[in-house]
Amino acid sequence: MNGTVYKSTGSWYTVKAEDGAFYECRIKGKFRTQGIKSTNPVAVGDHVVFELETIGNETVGVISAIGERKNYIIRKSVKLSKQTHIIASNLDQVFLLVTLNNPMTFTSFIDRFLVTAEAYDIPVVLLFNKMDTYSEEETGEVAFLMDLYSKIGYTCLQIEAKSGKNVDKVKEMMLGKTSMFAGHSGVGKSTLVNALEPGLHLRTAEISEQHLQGQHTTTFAEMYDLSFDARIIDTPGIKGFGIVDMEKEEIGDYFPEFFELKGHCKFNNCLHLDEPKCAVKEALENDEVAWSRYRSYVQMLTGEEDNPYRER
Ligand SMILES: Nc1nc2c(ncn2[C@@H]2O[C@H](COP(=O)(O)OP(=O)(O)OP(=O)(O)O)[C@@H](O)[C@H]2O)c(=O)[nH]1
Ligand SMILES: [Mg+2]
Ligand SMILES: [Zn+2]
Repeated sequence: MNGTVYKSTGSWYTVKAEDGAFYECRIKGKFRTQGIKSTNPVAVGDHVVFELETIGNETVGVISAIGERKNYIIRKSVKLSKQTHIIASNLDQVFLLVTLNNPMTFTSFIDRFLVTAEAYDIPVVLLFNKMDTYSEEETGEVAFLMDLYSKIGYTCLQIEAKSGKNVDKVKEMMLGKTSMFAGHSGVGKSTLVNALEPGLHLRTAEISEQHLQGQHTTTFAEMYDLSFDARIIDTPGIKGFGIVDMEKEEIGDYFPEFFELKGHCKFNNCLHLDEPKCAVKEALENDEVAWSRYRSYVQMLTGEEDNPYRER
């Protein structure tokens, strides 16, 4: 039978078959893993082939093959830094939820996420959530970031998942597509799913008062079929976002505004660091490229301690 993985807990996979029924499946034997060294060979969104096996009076599915992934979002495993974890695959788009407070989202995190998505051409929409909680200064900061990222080509929207403000606009963008919600723990991903589909009653939790961070309430990625012809994957909060298996020369190409300027750099293999007549550096000096974006780029290229860039 053919199906799509809706949930993965590590050893069990919930698969929706083509006939619409859900089956609990395990993996057995060898199948192509497409050369990715990941902690999870099968991810939410994967198209799989499985057979039913009856042991006693219990029927379970056994996954024997995975279909080729159109794309995927990958991050480094928290504990095993050399291994990677596929968060979800076969996505039409990703909504990255950003909050300026409780928790705080830094631009370096946003930029790393965008690079990962750009590598697979997955469109990203930035959702600035919890607009009801911000001071005047923070609201100004949101406006600044929206201007910055929309100029580069990313759709940006201010929302309030809790009250439901602008959630209808998110819904419109989701029609007919498989989307994923991403962001730090506590930014409101599950709250937003609940606002879109109140019947789901996903678990949400207050930010920890002590650490002003989310509490990792959602522990596994899970896909839901929504009543308005859309599928959403709710994911656990991600802390850091190490980029995986990327050549140094490649990273700049995933900053769309750098990529556009690249042809004007003196050297066609310009890394936009100390090379003479670099169009990106010139644009930076003229405030046509944002310093925060350039800083993120240099961090990714040189590999900051907490998020090491991995040499192949
Ligand atoms: N004031 C306000 N609170 C919000 C908003 N959206 C979400 N919250 C609150 O933020 C807290 C965290 O929300 P969750 O939906 O659990 O966050 P999450 O992103 O799913 O977190 P993890 O599952 O841990 O990754 C909850 O207390 C929500 O009620 C909003 O727009 N305004
Ligand atoms: Mg959640
Ligand atoms: Zn350059």
